[in-house]
Amino acid sequence: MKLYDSAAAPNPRRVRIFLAEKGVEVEVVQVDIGTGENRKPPFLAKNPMGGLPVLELDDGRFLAETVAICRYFEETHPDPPLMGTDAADRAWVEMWNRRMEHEIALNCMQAFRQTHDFFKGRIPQVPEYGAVCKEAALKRLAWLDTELADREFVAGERFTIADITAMVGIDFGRVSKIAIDPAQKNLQRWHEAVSSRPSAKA
Ligand SMILES: N[C@@H](CCC(=O)N[C@@H](CS)C(=O)NCC(=O)O)C(=O)O
Repeated sequence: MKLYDSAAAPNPRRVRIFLAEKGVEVEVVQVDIGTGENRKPPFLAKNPMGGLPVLELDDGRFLAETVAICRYFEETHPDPPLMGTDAADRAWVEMWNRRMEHEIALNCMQAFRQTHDFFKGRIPQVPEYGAVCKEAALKRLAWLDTELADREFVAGERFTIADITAMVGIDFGRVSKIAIDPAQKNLQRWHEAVSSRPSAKA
């Protein structure tokens, strides 16, 4: 089994943190997004979408999509559970993870992709759309601050994949000047807590 990773990119970091929380070690292969290695035929044969991370399974298949890779490790290494503990809890965590992904992380990532020179010529950029995404991300941070008023973590009293998605999205938002407002005390408290876990360094 091999994990195709890219050290500075947010989605691969989500998987690295997930694995660190589980205490799972996997062989890692770095793919250079900077030189566009992920957009060239050898890598496209593994993932036609060109995105990272990708997990090469022992049966030779290439599993892409961050949440699908996390799901694989959740099933193979159930402890500690990061994607829920019973039917209702699994659905609950999924709801929160999807919210953190669609409302926060993807807006932070699009704010970068649509405006930054790094993606010039790599993707069709619409800077105005990037600005809309940045605005949306900031609004969602204000909303998350209110949500975190009465619980420790995004999906409840236990650290889950939803915390990983939110933290990685917010951290990546910094390059687009998307940041937690000092007045957002609940969000700050949560961010300090999740950032101080050893897995955050993964
Ligand atoms: N939906 C995919 C997105 C993968 C993705 O876009 N990864 C980024 C890194 S965070 C990437 O490979 N970017 C470089 C590129 O698109 O060329 C997932 O959840 O894993």
